[in-house]
Amino acid sequence: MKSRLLFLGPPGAGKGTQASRICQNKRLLHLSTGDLLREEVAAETVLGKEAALIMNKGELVSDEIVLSIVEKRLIGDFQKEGWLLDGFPRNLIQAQSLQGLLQKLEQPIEGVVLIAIDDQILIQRLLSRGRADDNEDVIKNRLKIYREKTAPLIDFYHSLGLLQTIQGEGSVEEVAGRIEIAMI
Ligand code: B4P
Repeated sequence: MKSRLLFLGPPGAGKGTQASRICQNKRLLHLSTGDLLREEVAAETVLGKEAALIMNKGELVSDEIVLSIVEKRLIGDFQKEGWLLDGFPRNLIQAQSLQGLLQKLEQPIEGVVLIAIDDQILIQRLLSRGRADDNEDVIKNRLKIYREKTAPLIDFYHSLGLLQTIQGEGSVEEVAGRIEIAMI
């Protein structure tokens, strides 16, 4: 069973939903950059105030901010049995920085799961979630940014022989079953 994993997919694909579930069951460390950024926003830190302005427009927070948050966590917590990165990396610069960091830590990624899903389902899911960054214009911008900045990571991880694609449609349990198979 793979225990150093990364989830890739458009906003609303269910990365966070599935990652929380798996990490609880398999006792993996769950590292969600979205959750970490929302914690900074809630605590009203300098970084959180800067991040909120960007997140509420559906843009990507700067690599500098995201990498500083992630590095702190990776170095501190990665001595555990396994981990799952959810929502990170979001562009090629982040992906290359992550490769360098994991090489230093001697903890290479074992598998990348791409959760593929139709845009119409994503939009419906996000509209019913109702977070501050979930109105229709912002969602459309997040999808555009995903295609421009994050989708190139599909080829990046495919060329490393790590990518597996699963379908994100269906119930949470159905999707979880597909991910379990991809993790073997
Ligand atoms: P994230 O927090 O990563 O969130 P997401 O992409 O919107 O959602 P996710 O795919 O996790 O979907 P979820 O399970 O919640 O990013 C938010 C923002 O943070 C970004 O736009 C960006 O600004 C910033 N950010 C984060 N990481 C960054 C980085 N590395 N670099 C720069 N900026 C970064 O599911 C969505 C909804 O669907 C939920 O309501 C859920 O209950 C529902 N759902 C899930 N699975 C379902 C199913 N099978 N059936 C029905 N409903 C389902």
